[in-house]
This record gives sequence, C-alpha cells and structure tokens, in this order.
Amino acid sequence: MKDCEIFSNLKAPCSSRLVVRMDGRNFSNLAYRLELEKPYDRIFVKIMTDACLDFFKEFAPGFIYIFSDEVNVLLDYLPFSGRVEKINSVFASFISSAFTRHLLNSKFCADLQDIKPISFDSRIIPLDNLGLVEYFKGRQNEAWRNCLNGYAYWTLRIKYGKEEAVQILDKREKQGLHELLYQNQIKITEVPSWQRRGIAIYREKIEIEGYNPIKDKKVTSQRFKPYLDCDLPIFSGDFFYSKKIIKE
Ligand SMILES: Nc1nc2c(ncn2[C@@H]2O[C@H](COP(=O)(O)OP(=O)(O)OP(=O)(O)O)[C@@H](O)[C@H]2O)c(=O)[nH]1
Ligand SMILES: [Mg+2]
Repeated sequence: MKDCEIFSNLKAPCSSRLVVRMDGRNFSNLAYRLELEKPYDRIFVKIMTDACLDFFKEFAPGFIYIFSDEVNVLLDYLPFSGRVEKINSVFASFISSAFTRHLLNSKFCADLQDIKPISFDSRIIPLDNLGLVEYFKGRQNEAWRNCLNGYAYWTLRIKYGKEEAVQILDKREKQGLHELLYQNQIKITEVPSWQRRGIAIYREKIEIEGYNPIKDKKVTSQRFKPYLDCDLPIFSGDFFYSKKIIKE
C-alpha cells in the first residue's frame, strides 16, 4: 500500500527559499457569524497575530507577513526535508489550532456554538531573492486593494444592498473609490498603517545589560526577539536587506 502514497516523495527544491502562504477557509462566513467589525476588527486581527507569534516561536521562520485572513511565512531553512505534504499539512494545522486557541480566549468565546471548526489552506512557493521581494510587494499591493475595497464596500452597504454595492464597486475606477470615501469623510491614505500595509513579524536585535562577576563589570550582549511590526513601510528590496530577512 505504501506504493499508493504517490505524493509523499514530492519535495520542494532545496536551492530556493520557500514561502508558505496560508489562508483562512470560509472566513467571510466566520466574520458574519462572529459579527466582526467592518472592514477591520481589532480583536480578530489580534487573534491572527497571536496565532502567528505562536507559529514564529515554534518554527522560527525568517519573516511572517499578515493581512486579512492570510499568513505568508518565509522560511530560512528547508523543514521536513522539503516534503510538500508534510509542510502544508503541519503548518496549516498548527495555525488553525493556534487561531482556535486564541479565539477561545477572546471575547468571542461565548458566541462559538454555531462556529464550524477553523481550517486554513496552505501552499508552497519556491523563490529566489529577487522573486521574494517581488512576491511580498505583490502581497502588500493586495493588502492595499483589500483595504480600499473593504472601506468602499462597507460605505456603500450603508445605502445599498449586497449585490448593488458589488455592482457599483465593479464599475468604479480606483480614483472613483478614493472620491467616494472622501465624500463619506474617510481619508483612506490616513487610516492606520496596519490596515493599508499589513503586519509583519521578524527578528529584531536587542541589547541586554548584564554583569560579568569574573571581570567585575557591566557587559552588554545582543539577543534577537520576535518583533510585531504594525507600522510597515511600503516594501522594497531595501527593507528586506536592511532587516537581514534576505541576505546577499
Ligand atoms: N468584518 C471583518 N471581516 C474580515 C476581517 N478580516 C478578514 N475578514 C473576512 O475574511 C475574508 C477573507 O477573504 P477570503 O479569504 O477571500 O474569503 P474566504 O471566505 O475566507 O474564502 P476562502 O479563503 O476561499 O475559503 C474577507 O472577505 C472578510 O469577509 C476583519 O477584520 N473584519
Ligand atoms: Mg480565506
């Protein structure tokens, strides 16, 4: 029967770095059932980032980028010998469990009777250094589109039904959306940076003061701590190289 496990030998190439992208399954329905604030719910975002901090501590990736129900993990190493089935299944189940744990500890825990078990899908994207920068720029553009559309959609929903709002959105140019929001007192370029540009987790160097009893003097040492960055710049090569997320 082992012969039937035909995908078990499928391996990611060891010459590239890997991004694993996970996405919450049917989270539109979850948002509806939990009555999340629209377009952004701070408690939902905290549950997502807390789950990702658990992930960061467990698997020590180089970088995590989060927006909406999407988690992008950049790995510094090849886990599970690069076995695709193993990486996808372990990572997606870990993030689903971590998310569920934080959901149960949140104010939503009283409303969970009608909630189906949480799941995330997962896919692997092998990339070289140039591809990595382009990839994360692309995901950040998607976060921005998501922000613009989210605000525009929920502004339209005040006056229009679901289908009508979608139809109006489909017809409007990007500039038209800015104007629509502006007329409704929303300056989209001034909403919090984490809504426009997403959130990241990476290692930040910190200095720790200590004491060396042999030399009888104060010493400083350097440690790396996971850092939750809610005020990201627009992604560029500079960002990834200066933070040592990508090395030359
Ligand atoms: N109200 C609210 N909804 C959110 C928030 N973050 C994510 N969502 C919801 O999550 C959905 C994520 O989009 P998708 O991944 O395309 O939709 P999905 O329903 O998860 O569909 P699949 O991923 O294909 O299973 C959005 O459409 C929102 O409905 C939030 O902060 N507030
Ligand atoms: Mg989803």
